[in-house]
Amino acid sequence: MALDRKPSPNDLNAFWMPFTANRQFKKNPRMFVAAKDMHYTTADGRQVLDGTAGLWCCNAGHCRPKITEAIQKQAAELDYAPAFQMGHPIAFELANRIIDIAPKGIEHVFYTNSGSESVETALKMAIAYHRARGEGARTRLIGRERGYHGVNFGGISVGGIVGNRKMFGSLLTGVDHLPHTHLPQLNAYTKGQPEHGANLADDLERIVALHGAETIAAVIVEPMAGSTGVLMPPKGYLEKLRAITKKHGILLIFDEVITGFGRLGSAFAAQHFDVLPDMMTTAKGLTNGVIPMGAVLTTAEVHDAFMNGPEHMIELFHGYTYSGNPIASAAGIATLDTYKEEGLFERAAELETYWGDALHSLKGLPHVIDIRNMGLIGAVELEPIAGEPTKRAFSAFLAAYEKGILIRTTGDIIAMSPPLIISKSEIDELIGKLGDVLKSLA
Ligand code: PXG
Repeated sequence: MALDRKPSPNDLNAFWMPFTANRQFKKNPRMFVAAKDMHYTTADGRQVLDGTAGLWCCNAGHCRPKITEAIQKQAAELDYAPAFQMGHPIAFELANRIIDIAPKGIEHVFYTNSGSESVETALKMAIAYHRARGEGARTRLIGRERGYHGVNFGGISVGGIVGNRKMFGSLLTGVDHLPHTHLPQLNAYTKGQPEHGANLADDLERIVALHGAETIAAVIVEPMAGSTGVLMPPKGYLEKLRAITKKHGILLIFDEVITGFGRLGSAFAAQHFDVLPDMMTTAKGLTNGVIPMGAVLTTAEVHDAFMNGPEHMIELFHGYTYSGNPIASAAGIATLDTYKEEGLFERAAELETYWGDALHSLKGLPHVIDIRNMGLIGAVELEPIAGEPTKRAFSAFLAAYEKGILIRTTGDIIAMSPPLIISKSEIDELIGKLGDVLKSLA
């Protein structure tokens, strides 16, 4: 057999890994080779309990049979169909299934391949929506400090995580930011929504006064900010944002890439907080993380604004080669079936108290300065080592992996978001081992 490539299975050099300390990793790699339900198997044969649902995406756990089978079947039946000017039934079926569980008032689905693409799509739609209605001066986009909206240029421009922005030049123009809602002096050790901070939404009035409402297209926020380290919306905050955006004709976009598909105990955060945005961006849990797919969900009002002009004309000059890909669509339907058949969103709601109590039992351990939880999400914030931010939490991550649990860290915050199939005894194991890790830290 002619080999045109040198076999080099142990050479880790070629793969430039995303959001990874490449040099550290390649000196001491952490490799998963298999996964089932709540556990990964490492290359050296150990079991690791998944405390993060992969990257907030495997909400039904790993290698679930229905999803695996749907992908296998679809790959053998219709592997690809052109996404532009052609269709295939399964993408339509999935869209209807998403709308079935979406908040009342959300009626349309535009497919993407990731959360980042959902964000770009929603931002472009917002600007184009106003233009289609004759308000073409509404081009400004408002994000929030500490927001994470993926890694493309629109997303990092409205996003508010400095490390993701500062290396990449001038970004989009015409962007402004609301203040973040992290108020540790007032809200430390809160279970669920914090009491203080709704007034921070009033800052939108200042931004409107500064720029003029007639120049602002949309406000985008994560209803619960995940990547920055789990910041819950203060009580009344999202309601205020909705009222102010509505008053000024500004679209409100909820970035539900993390909160979508059951993480808070409802299908979407919009339902959990009972606030209806004009658009929602999703990805991750849509296909249980198994196949890349995202979707922007919109109201009829947003969609219908485009449905003008001659019928043979394309209404929105936007889309991706893989929008509504058949295999991803099949994975999406099987995922939604699994969520429904196993009652996983309700399960997340039922486990919230147990999960929260377990997490808050870590209060008082070394270096812990805050704990917060909601649905099946939790964060433990650590006091940074003086002069060496992120190091303490990263040490915790490495020690946790050695102990057999997978956690995520961002800055000096430990974030957890287990698959919604987690059992009470697995919660005890996860939190117990994390406690041991915290006790062992320098
Ligand atoms: N919006 C939000 C709110 C997200 O959390 C994205 C957009 C981008 O999605 P894609 O599919 O392009 O990665 C995200 C992604 C973490 C972590 O540990 C969070 C994300 C991705 C990877 C890790 O906090 N969020």
